[in-house]
Amino acid sequence: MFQPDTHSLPKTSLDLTRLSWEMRQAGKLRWLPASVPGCVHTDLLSAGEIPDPFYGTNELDLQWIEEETWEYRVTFDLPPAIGEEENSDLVADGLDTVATVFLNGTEIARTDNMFTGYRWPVKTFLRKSGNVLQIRFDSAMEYVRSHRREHWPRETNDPVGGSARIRKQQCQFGWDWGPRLVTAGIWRGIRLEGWSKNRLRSVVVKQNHARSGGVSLRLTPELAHHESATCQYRLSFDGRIVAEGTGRTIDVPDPRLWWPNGQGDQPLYTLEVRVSARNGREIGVWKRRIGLRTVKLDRRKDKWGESFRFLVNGRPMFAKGANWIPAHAFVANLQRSDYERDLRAAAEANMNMIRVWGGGIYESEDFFDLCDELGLLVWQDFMFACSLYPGDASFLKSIEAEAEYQIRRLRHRASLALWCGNNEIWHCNGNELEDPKFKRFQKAAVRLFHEALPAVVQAHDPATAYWPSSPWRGDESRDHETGTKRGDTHFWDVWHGRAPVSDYEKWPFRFVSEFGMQSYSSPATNATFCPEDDNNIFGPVMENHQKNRGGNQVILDYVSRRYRFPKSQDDLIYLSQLNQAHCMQTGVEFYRRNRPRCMGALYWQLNDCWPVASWSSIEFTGRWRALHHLARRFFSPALVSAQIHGSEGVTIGNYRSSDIHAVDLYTASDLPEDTSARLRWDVFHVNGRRLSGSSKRIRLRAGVSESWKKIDL
Ligand code: BMA
Repeated sequence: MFQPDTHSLPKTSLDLTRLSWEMRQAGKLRWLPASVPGCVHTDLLSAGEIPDPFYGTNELDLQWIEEETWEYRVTFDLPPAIGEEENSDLVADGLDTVATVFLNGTEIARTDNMFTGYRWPVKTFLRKSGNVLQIRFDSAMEYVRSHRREHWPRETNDPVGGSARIRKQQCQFGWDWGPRLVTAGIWRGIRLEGWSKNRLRSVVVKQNHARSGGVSLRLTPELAHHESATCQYRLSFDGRIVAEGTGRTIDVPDPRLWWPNGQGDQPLYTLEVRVSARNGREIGVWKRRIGLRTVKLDRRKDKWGESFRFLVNGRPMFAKGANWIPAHAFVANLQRSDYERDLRAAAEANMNMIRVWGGGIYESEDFFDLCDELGLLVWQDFMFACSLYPGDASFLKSIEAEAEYQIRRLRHRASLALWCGNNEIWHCNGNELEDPKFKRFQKAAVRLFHEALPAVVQAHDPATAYWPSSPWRGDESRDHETGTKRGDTHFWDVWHGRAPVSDYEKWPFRFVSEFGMQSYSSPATNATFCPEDDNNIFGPVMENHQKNRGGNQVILDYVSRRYRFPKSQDDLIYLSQLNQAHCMQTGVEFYRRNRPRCMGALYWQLNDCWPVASWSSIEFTGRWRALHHLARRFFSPALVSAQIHGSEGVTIGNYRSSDIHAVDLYTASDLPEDTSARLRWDVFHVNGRRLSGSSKRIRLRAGVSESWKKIDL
């Protein structure tokens, strides 16, 4: 069992989250107890001031919260050790979002970006005892209405209109699987730090992997002020020190490589670097867990166009996984166990990659600890999704600071595989944007995703690849044909386009980073929000927990194509889950059969942020939908799948035996080594009678998909 990162605080610091905070609605007299980290909604809920926002249609009655101003405050004494230092900084890891910070009555800062950390020198405002820190959160909706108005020609996929003007978790404004609950509050750590002369910001760890198998680490400390410094390092594994010394280069003895789930183990080393000035004065200590590995996005010319595949330690890996949305509508203060439930389930379903989707948040340390431990590579979007974004100088400056902050925070992670500019913002380059007013947004998108973000990645994490958008093809082409040649693809013909499920088998895409099918949550999960009397999928309560307009019709459509009429709502729910599982199985098995042309299948979506009808394979309560059970099989390291000829364009429930004329049997192996196996097949009549069958010994070649036997029927 690995010890998770301790994220140790500097020696001279005061963790303000450990103190008793209070909150109130501005203008109201009464202060309520508050949680920090936390948010307004959860504080009001604990104080009994509002009902459960997920229950019934309560969400709709709680919209007033987003229009109000909220205040948080705490009182503290200055620890003498901090007072003795030359500098005292107030450090906030996450303020959500339009905050004004007051210390002992003096305004010290204003913020408008939830995704970046802040540090303010506050020594002159501090007293020995009875300091009052107060943070006011103004309405994010009001900010959206009053900022950058002149820039906005049209909203695209933006539920409230203009939510992209603010750097705040976008799906909080409502999404096609999420409620509109616009939070405010101190959502990550906050503390006072004391330091003198200089401060250690971070350490860059560059890994060198030699052909011989040797691994060395190159350390570069980053200091607040330039000065020459020495590094003392200690590298341990499993509680034992494996390398210790002074200098900038560590030769790792007997390096044990970190692998994604299914490819090998996930050994994690603890690296502690003590940085001192020439005269011996300690500047700071940086301690993190790292994994020894290389991850490359390998794009090279091949017979189909250009590859899009991840190489881990030089070995090509078929990416198997799902898209991740925020784990809760209220993300502040989620615990390791909240993440562990779903990430462990992902690993149990043989996934090796999770895509952190760009409409949510940059995930917590706990999330990345678990991905490191479980061997889940992370495709990390920057937080931009489905919208037009401003390009003014102050916005750019804010996102550059945000990107730098997040890259510094996450670049050492074993699991980090890719920085991706955004989710689905390629429309900014599309030809349909003839309107001259759009030119400004096109320019902004080019500056953001093709200039600013890649430059920040290059400067602070050159070892990790950058990809401008998901999907992206290296240019502005959007058609399926191009997706079979290069880049990554979101395939939504099935579901949004209502195309037959067999259309998954039409396009051998290079890498499919989204495709999905909705189902209903189980009756047990629905019971957590739906009173017995309202238990009707077309009733107001259930409909409020179906956020995709027309979603119910689409589910019914696909269920009716495949099954007989369900006799009860519970049966419908059950069939909706079987259908969802069948759809993802069809897609994934096809994509895996097409290895090495196709090298990734990440379905939409792994998890839910509240109890809802959605594309997820794990319900909000943690119950696995049928899809998750099946994912474990269709993502298994050695897969047998059948391509059924004659099923093209035929609704599966309506097969006549004459439609199907042949079956091809395939194996797909993601195993790291060749192995021998027995392939066995049986063909049954729908009435259960066995028609034929046989078996043969085969060699399962590592990382190879192949076809074995054509069975004519
Ligand atoms: C995708 C995502 C999300 C959305 C999902 C389902 O394209 O990027 O924006 O929730 O479709 O519609």
